[in-house]
Amino acid sequence: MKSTYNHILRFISEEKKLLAVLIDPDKMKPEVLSGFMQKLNQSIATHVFVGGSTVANNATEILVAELKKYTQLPVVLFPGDVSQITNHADALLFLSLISGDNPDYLIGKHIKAVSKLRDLDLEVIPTGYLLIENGRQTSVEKVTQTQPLSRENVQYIVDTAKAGELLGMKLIYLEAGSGALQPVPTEIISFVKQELSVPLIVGGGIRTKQQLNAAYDSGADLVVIGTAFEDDEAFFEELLK
Ligand code: 1GP
Repeated sequence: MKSTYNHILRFISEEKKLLAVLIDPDKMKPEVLSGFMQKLNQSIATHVFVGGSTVANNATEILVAELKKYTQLPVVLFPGDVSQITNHADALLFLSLISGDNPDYLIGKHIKAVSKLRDLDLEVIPTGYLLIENGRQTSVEKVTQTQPLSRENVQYIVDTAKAGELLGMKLIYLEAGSGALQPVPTEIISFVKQELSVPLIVGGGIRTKQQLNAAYDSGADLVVIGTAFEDDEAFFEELLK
């Protein structure tokens, strides 16, 4: 059933905050998956996102099929490439990197994805993806060959996010990049949120409960965390305290 987006809207209308745990198929070792998923299921997570900037062929499909055995939570693709699209997931974030000027990541890869998507029964959620400067170069920057938006130019970030919404994107994602030195500043989250009617996703560099709550308090509807769980699974329990 194609209900992941409606489910997100319903949660938000009930003033609940959402948390996606990001799993990178290249980093997740099969032998730790079961224990990891057990902790995830007992945590405050509401979604599982799967994706990475560079992932070996088929690794995503194999992982997502496995994940579905362990969890009832929606599994959403957050792909770095067309090869990461699989029917085993519940939905796909159809990401357009609107902060950059690389046509491949604005529309090119999307065109290539269509021949695959046509044959799949996957919920496709158009998502405006904005890379925000975090203090060091991230893999999104390297892979996409785009520059992140300056943290100083808040109005430009707000206008870019709003342009995404006006183009019909159903989600806006502010990304500091995986393992970012600094998460997206709360001031930016709050200004962007004030302009948007669609849900706001924030991710990259969030490693503490305080940072998570700061993102929520400033207007993030859904926060994505990957590295902090990869580095230490005790973070699942930490968030329950
Ligand atoms: C990366 O926003 C996600 O695309 C999550 O980042 O790995 O730093 O939590 P972290």
